[in-house]
Amino acid sequence: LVALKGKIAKLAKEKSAQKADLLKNNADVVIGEVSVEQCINGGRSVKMMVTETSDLDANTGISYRGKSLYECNKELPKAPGGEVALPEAAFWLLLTGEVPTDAECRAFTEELHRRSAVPQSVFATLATLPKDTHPMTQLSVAMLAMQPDSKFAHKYDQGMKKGEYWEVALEDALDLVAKMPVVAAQIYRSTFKDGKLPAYNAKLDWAANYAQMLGVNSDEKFKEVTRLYLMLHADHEGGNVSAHTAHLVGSALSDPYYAWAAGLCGLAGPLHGLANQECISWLLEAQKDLGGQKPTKELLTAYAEKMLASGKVIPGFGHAVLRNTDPRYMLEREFALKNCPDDPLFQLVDACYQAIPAVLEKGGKVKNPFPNVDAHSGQLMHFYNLKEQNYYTVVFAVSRAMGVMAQYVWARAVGLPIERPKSVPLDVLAKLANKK
Ligand code: NMX
Ligand code: MLT
Repeated sequence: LVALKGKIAKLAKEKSAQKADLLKNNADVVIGEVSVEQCINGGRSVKMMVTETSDLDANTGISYRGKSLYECNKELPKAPGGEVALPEAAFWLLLTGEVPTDAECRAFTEELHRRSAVPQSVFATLATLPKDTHPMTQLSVAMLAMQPDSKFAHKYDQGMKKGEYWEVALEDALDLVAKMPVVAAQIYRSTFKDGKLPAYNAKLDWAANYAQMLGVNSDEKFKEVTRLYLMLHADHEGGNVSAHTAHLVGSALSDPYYAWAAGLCGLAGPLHGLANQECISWLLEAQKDLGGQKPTKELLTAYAEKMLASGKVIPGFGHAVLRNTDPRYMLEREFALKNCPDDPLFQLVDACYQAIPAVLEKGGKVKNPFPNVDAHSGQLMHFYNLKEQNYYTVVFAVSRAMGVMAQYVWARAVGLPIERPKSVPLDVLAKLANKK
């Protein structure tokens, strides 16, 4: 922990100086204009916030501190015998800007294990909810139930100095990420199984322990796919709905638990994180409709055309920023080609990959016809026997907690102020437009 704090403190000093310099010498430089279309259509491409941890390129996808996901997967520490990068190593990279050594990563995993105990009151709160409450609702409630333990809120009440914010935020960030797998696995066990949570295994890495607590598969490959999944979904810069929501809430100095509870509510939307649930439902429905026929490009082209004609969105395709196939999708595809090429659901995913981009392109209105990560992840979970679709977004959330928490720490470390952009009524926009 001392090493981690030291690294963040050092980088925060450099970044704070950079921020001060930009504000002193370049404050008036215009970096873009906002069109009427951007104002109405969700601010696409408008650069209006700072996120230190990661950056999304329309063609090459996300990079964590300048490293593409392929580089991360290659360079970050692995589990013994594992081939994919450990998600907690990605968390360290997001927090510090450095690739951890194996020893640093092991110590970091142990640090997370030490912080993993979840107060009984959180489980008691969850137990009061109707059993059919959506797992994402449960997860968000659990975050709020943990909020009374926020060290940030507590210290703030006592009168904390601005310069101390990030360090105390880091405490909450590590606690929250450490507890996520336990809370998430308990939600799974209570909602879909007998409610009993397999014993916590601190000998395993963070993701493998989560995988074993789900209790659906003891295959080492399930642990490996969980590591990959959690590494890939960890961060997607600051503009996506859940990160942006958490950033906005955090900018009011609401503590990390409040911020992530709010972010989770955004992740639960079908155009965002819920798309992986929608996607697997869509794939299973398509499989049924194909009635045992082998999925081919031709069959899927006809199927997708029909769906598009009926005005429906094809889940897992398109993106607000990406204009190419999502590298997260490609890494999952490579895993599937290696580990489950004969899975009928993978063959369907593969046929979609061959067919759907052309269909969307022909439709003419979609800006990005290529698949995003959600078009694949469900198949991998399903293959390893995690079949309850309503749960899929929770796995996304366990992963994304790392990026959003790293963003929270960094927003405090560089002293970003409360976020408050200007909104305008349509009449005002019309007047502004007519003046031009
Ligand atoms: N199927 C059908 N129509 C689509 C799709 C799709 N997959 N993607 C976009 N469109 C439509 C969109 O609804 C819009 O129609 P209209 O003009 O009638 O309102 C039009 O194409 C233009 O939209 P875009 O500018 O291409 O996309 P936008 O930036 O507004 O939205 C998504 C991005 C991701 C919300 C959108 O592509 C979508 O709904 N995709 C399916 C859901 C999905 O996969 N979401 C997951 C995102 C990733 N994640 O993990 O969070
Ligand atoms: C994400 O991972 O957050 C999604 O791809 C959505 C986005 O970036 O807008």
